Amino acid sequence: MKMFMKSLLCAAKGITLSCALTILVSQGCNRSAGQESAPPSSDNANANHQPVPESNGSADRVIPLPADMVFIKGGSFLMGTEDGHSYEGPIHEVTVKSFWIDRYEVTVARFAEFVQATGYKTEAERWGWSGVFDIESGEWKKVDGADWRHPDGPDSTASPDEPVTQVSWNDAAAYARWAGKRLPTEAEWEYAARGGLAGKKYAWGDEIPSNGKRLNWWQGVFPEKDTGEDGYKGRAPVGSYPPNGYGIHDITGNVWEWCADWFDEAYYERGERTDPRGPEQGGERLLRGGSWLCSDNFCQGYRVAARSHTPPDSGLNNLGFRCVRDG
Ligand SMILES: [Ca+2]
Repeated sequence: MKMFMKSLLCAAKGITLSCALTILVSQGCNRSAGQESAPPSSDNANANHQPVPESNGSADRVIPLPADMVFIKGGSFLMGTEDGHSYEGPIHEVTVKSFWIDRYEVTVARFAEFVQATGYKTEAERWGWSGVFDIESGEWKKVDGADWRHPDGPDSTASPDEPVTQVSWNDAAAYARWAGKRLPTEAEWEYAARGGLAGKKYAWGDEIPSNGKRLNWWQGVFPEKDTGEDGYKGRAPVGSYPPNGYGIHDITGNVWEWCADWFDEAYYERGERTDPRGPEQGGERLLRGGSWLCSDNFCQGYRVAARSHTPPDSGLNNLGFRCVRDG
């Protein structure tokens, strides 16, 4: 049965078509790590993806280079925390290979390109309902007609530049395959989120600025009142807040992000230390990064070591994703 979990009270996709068509040509897709760019849209995405012949002179192949992605050079880091939930530790050294990660969470506009190209129906659309957090009652509700186009219910309309939500793990994985990408492993996600900083609580350091304008989160006492001091009550357009040290926007806050791994609360104690890919099997998938529903008094899911989890067919209006590809 499709489920969404109360534990996700605070818990909880661009690509360009030309780059998604993997094995064809191109060079204009490349951007160097740390380079700033405008949030992705269908228009600027296409402008960044002019096919260019492969450098070895082969005229019939195209090399897809990532656009709106950040190159993360592989390395080792201390993953986890001993200052959070028991399943967020122990701190352990992990090594990951180089990879590319989306600079922004996948937007409604990009997901629409996928749907237009493939006719894909999300799980929420097939089920006819999805999970919506009701601000008035402070509770999660099963809402008929909630889906990625109508994330807060049938009368709502998703903005093209906001992160797509109401997408299940299966939906996200389907998008990633279409885009020639994949979902990040939990280890890749945390390595990227830390932005080159060692042992810090947040993606930028150890303190949240007094005005809160470092990420999109819930300010005030959850679930009574969100003051919106950070500029947004609810989802924010991608790229509304400063990037971390690797040039990645909204890696924490805004919406939770699906990771590839199954969740196992004891995995850190026995898992692989080189390019860990999570348990072989499980009932729930990992979520990272926290969302606009995360507050200081409740889940603090925007800590870089914070972990959450939910069944892979869950859809929520604070749960989205971003993609990676091998470096
Ligand atoms: Ca907010």
